[in-house]
Amino acid sequence: MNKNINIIGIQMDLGAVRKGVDMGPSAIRHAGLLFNIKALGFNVKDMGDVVPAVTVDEGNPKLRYEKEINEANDRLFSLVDISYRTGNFPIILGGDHCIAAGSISASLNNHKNVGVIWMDAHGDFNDEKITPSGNMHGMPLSALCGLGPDSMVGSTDKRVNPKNVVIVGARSLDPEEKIKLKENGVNVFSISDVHTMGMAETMNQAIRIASEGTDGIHLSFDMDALDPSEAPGVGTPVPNGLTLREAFIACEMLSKSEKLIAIDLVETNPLLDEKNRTGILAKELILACLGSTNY
Ligand SMILES: [Mn+2]
Repeated sequence: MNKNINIIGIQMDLGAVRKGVDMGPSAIRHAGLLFNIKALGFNVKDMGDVVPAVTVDEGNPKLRYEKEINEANDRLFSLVDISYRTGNFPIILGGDHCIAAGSISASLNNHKNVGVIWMDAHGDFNDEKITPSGNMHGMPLSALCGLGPDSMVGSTDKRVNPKNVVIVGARSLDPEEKIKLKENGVNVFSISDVHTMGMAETMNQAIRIASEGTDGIHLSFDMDALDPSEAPGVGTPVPNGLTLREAFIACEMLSKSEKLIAIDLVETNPLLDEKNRTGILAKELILACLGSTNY
């Protein structure tokens, strides 16, 4: 794979009610991310963080903090875009999951077609019409597929084909969101599917689906895909999640596929964590995606 890596942080927590995921990039860096990536034989350059504006005026209750989120995502888009244009492989540290609207927009801008593997307890497929909360971290995947909110993906005209999107580990989907996912042909491997088929078979199918007719896979990894007993420091914990081994199998298989073009690692919340356990785990999962193995 590309031996030149860029790290880009975004201290975003406006997409969710619970605060603290803005400190995620720092927690993952303090786990030794740059040092460990370098030790794997990569050149690594840290491009620093995007810092969103701070406000207490949430604006539209169906799209809370829309203006500030989109403005920060525009800046993230520019950094990820520069990373691609200078021949690097971007790794984006969140931040809540709404940052994927900015990062994946930049992937779309630099590739003809992009497949997406979305590791998550949630679908993030709501929009301004069906959202139960108005929290924008529940909407980026819908926006990227061209299904709203459009303002969230204003940096590019290109969209992801839902047929090349795979959600893995889902177990907390809203009723209308489920219908919308089915209607639009998004591939969802719920936690039940993972446990029935096994993670290896799940990822075989996920990588095939996300690669079909695309130039590569943008992995968007939400730490809440994991079980809270393994990853307690996350924005929105949901019981019955992926085991450590399942998460590592997914990342190791993505590395071996050589299809990855970018990685988002999101929703690490140091306020809820235990001695940076989740930050360290996030770092280890990134390393596994880059080819780190036990043997
Ligand atoms: Mn998410």
